[in-house]
Amino acid sequence: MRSLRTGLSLAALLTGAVLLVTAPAAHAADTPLRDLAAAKGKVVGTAVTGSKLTGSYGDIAGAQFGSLTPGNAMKWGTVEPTQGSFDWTEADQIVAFAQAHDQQVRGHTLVWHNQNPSWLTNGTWTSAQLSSLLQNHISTEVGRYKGEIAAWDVVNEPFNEDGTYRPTLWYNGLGANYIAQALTWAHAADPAAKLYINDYNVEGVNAKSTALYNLVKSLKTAGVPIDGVGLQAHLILGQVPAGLQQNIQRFADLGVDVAITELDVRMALPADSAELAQQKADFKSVVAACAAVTRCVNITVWGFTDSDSWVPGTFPGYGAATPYDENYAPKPAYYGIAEALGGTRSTAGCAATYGVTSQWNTGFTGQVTIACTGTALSSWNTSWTYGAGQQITQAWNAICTQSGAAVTCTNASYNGTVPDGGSVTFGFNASWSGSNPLPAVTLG
Ligand code: 9MR
Repeated sequence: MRSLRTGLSLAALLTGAVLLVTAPAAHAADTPLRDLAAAKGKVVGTAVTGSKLTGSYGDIAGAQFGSLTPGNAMKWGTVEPTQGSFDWTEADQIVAFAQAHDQQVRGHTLVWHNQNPSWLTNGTWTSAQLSSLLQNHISTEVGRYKGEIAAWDVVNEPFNEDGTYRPTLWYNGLGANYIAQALTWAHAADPAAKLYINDYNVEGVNAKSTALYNLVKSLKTAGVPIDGVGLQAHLILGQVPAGLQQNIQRFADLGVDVAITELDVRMALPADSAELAQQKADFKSVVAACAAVTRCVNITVWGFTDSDSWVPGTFPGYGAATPYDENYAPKPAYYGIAEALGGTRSTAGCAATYGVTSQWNTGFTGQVTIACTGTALSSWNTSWTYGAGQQITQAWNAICTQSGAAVTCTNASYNGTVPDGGSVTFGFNASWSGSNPLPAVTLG
């Protein structure tokens, strides 16, 4: 069955600021997020891109998360680009990966105003035709994955900011009842799947979330199969709504589950350490709000790595919105999620941290620090791969060799020992042109 290290900023270059990257190896010993969540009766998930589920991306997706949401693979425009001609390739791939890693799948999304095929959006349809098209779409897709999807975002983003219905293809053609119908059809196709309505800017108590609340209440009263509400949570740094937990609770009190379905926290680039610390606090408070409400069942991040995030493409100049950097190193936000789920950072281990201490038009000076806590080293070996043709010209306090893009640096005769609680630093000069992305360092 069925993918920030951008070059140094001008500001950093002018100020000589140090940018640091901690090696992913530093987090190997920490309890995976999915296990921390499970211990609290929650599921922590991520949106994924099917084609990237190999290598480090696949390793992290499989090890850290208990559910996967296809970022785009299950949208109508992806699965039926030409009427009657289906492409389930990426959706199947994600479902198979999830099954192989004992993960849930959150199906996303059946009824939306975006990412629909052009044959659908450009067509002229009577209400009856539109209704039939929608029913067929839902029956076909939900039916195909019957028994394999834990929850479906059946209806996505039905509301305007003021709480009125968004004038979409569906609303304009079928009236507000399209929502109840879609839920009913989805339930018929897979009675076991939990059915959600999902929207953004509904995290706090406001006009939009109150409209959603009122809708869910009326659907429940009418006996329509509605199991949950998805709060997307595409947030801006430092702007977690104050009423988040209260809002989650009011939905839960209606007798439905709640999920944080698309969590990310964007900021202006380049990110500095204070912003990354704020981001950690933001992730932590969102996860804590969910953890505090029994019926808040799932917290899904919308891409786990900054290399696989929608933010830079949609908000130019913004990014760094996810818990891992572009080199798959966990950011402070990762530890914010972990801490909110009761995790404590592993204290024993050694980590290598790469930094650029100064940079000029053709060259730069870098350093790597190897630090240990709770353990010690008697020799060390670090390696990394340059992504933009950088070339080391000189090193000190280490023996460095470079072959192509691959760099290996081992201890000098006098500094192989890294004591518990201590560190060793070596330096180098290198050339660069075009860009100088920071590599991920492996400590061997
Ligand atoms: O992450 C998705 C991105 O790759 C697409 O280009 C974009 C198109 O609108 O959709 C993104 O996902 C959206 C999700 O399906 C619904 N909520 C908002 C998400 C971010 O745009």
